[in-house]
Amino acid sequence: MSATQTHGHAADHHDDHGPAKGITRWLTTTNHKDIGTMYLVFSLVMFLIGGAMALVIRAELFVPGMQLVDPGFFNTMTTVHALIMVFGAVMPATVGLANWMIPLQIGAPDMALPRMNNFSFWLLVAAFSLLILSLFMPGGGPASGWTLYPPLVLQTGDALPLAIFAIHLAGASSIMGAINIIVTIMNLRAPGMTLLKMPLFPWTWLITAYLLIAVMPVFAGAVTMLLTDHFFGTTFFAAAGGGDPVLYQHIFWFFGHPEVYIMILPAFGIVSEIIPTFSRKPLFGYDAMVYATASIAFLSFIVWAHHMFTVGMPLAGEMFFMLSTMLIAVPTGVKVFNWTATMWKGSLSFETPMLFALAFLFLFTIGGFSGLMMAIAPVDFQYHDTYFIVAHFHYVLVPGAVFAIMAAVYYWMPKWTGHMYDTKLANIHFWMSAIFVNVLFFPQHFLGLAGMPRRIPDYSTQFADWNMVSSIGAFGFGLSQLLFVYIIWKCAKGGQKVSAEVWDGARVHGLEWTVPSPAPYHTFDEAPVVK
Ligand code: CU1
Repeated sequence: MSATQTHGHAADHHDDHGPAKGITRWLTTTNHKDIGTMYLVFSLVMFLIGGAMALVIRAELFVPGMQLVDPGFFNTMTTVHALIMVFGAVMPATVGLANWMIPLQIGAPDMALPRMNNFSFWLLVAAFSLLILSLFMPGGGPASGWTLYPPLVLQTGDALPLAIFAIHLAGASSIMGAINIIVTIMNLRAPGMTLLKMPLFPWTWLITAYLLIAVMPVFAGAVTMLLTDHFFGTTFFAAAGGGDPVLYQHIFWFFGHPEVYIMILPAFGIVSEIIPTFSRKPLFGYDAMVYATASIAFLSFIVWAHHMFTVGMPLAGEMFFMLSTMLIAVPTGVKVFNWTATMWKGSLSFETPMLFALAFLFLFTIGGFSGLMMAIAPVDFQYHDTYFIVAHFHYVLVPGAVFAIMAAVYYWMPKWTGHMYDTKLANIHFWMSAIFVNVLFFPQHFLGLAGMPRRIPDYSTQFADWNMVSSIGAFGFGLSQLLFVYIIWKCAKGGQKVSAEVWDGARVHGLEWTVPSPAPYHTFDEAPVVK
């Protein structure tokens, strides 16, 4: 028992100030590495649950006709698949990476607000437990699409208030996570680590954190208005009472478009660190990358109505949103150019993280180009609500955001565990994912252009062939991810030891460096007392 003991009950469960064990450790941890690990594991579990829902969708769509689920449940699957993947899988994965890597990369001992960090994580677990429970409410789960447009969403039964409460909790969790990242980067950088010396991953996350704080409350406001329209007789979105359902769409997409960048900017940061390492060259145009990221973030606030070209906006509005959207191609083009220029005349090698980063570069760009096509307002009248849109945003999010997250896991997992993973299996995981993701999503462009609407459980027979191909791709992609789980599990358990540096290329560009943080303490009560 140490002399610094200030509370009597601690002796009941501990003889010393050693770390808490078992479940108590994980419930009470304030250590950024523990919390980072929990976020990543949570995100992987959500990725598998959301993926299983996607497979229900693709199984129903394997052939025309209704054979597996009833239409209401199908709609619930499309809705909850999206909510889980966006808020439960992609966002928490990048928050987990931020927790692990930002303190190490800027030379901070931990996140600035460690207890709030713990609270953010466990709030997220509560949020998604509620969202998944909402599937079992009378009348079924939310079935309006993840955008929750009124008046359709108001047909949802008891699941609606539960899902909205889950969204509020997840939003609060995200905002706290964002505040923590901003405060950490602003206050805890090591001496000499000026902002423009930070690696790109902390940089992109800093900008993402501001986006989060700006738009999560807007989404919270939108769903709160749904709630009062439903339960308290307001008519924000009801024409009968003088409201307007299109108002909801404006508010939702003022949040929803920046949300896309909340998912993709950290991915840009990851790729901006991996490509230099495996090119053995410094990142080309570091400052331009930072300014391009900030420009994209700014533009993301003034383009939202490109999701609503068909609602009947004034022509000037259509023109403004068309042109501002196309403007985003400029800073994004700067990034693609800089990644390519980084590789130019580099000494390239193709370890698994680099393979995922390169697939990101090619396939995200396909999603970017289809986005540019949809930005053209008159043409979007054809694409709107078709599978072309589904193909577009899945290219941005799966071989885009998800591949970047996988690249990050393969890049940093040796640092986290001290072990190298099974590189042979990891390469098999890469090639299976890269092939099947295209089999899954590329044909959806054809389906959309041929006129197949999104969010329907059945379709006419001329769409049969490409739907079957897409579903085969989906099952191939889904099964490949079990290999990912196995590789991670095996690496966490043991394997060939690696040095702290891991990748020799990281030394060359000087922007992917880490410092060891001090030995962690794990619980609220066991923090060492500083005299
Ligand atoms: Cu958008």
